[in-house]
Amino acid sequence: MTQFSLPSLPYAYEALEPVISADIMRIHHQKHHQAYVTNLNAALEKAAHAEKAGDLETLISLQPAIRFNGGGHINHALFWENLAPKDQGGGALPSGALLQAIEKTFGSLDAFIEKFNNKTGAIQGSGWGWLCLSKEGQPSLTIQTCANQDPLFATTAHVPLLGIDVWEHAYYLQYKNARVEYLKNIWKVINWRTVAQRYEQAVSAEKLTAK
Ligand code: MN3
Repeated sequence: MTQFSLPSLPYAYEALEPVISADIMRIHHQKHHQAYVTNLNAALEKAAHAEKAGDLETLISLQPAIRFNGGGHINHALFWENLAPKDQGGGALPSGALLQAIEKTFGSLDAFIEKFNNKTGAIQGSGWGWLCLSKEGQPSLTIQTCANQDPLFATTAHVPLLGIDVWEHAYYLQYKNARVEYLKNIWKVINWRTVAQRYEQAVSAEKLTAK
């Protein structure tokens, strides 16, 4: 049976300071993300037993836990990789095909960020904001929000390119209730190189499917 494990961060816990404190990063990674992984593995183990026993009721009752914790694992794994400290390229502006697509879709990078922050800041309760590639018709960029830990693919036909976690655990220790401030600052540690790689992969995958 597959066991999922906590990926290590590609930078130190304090590396994103002062934008995101070491305290937040440590707890977010070691406690929150670890809990999603632990609970996902526990649910999958129960599901494997239930499947063997032909126990459909138990299998069905485990689906919400698999979706929530599995989504949490997928989302956080993407999130850590689309952040970076300044000396690893964090905050360095996008260029090339990705920038062109952003400008074509949103007018400018600044206009995109404003729209993203408005939509993501308005999420009621816990959730995520995503820049993604829509797989409907011609591949195009869109901003989507998801509640709780719903992974993007489970609700919409989109490929995630850049995700920002707006659960309170992602900012509250440092920013208190000021989600808007957190969203304003986080762009200083966005790893646009990762976003561009995801964009290029998603576009070429779409082109292959279209043939
Ligand atoms: Mn989180």
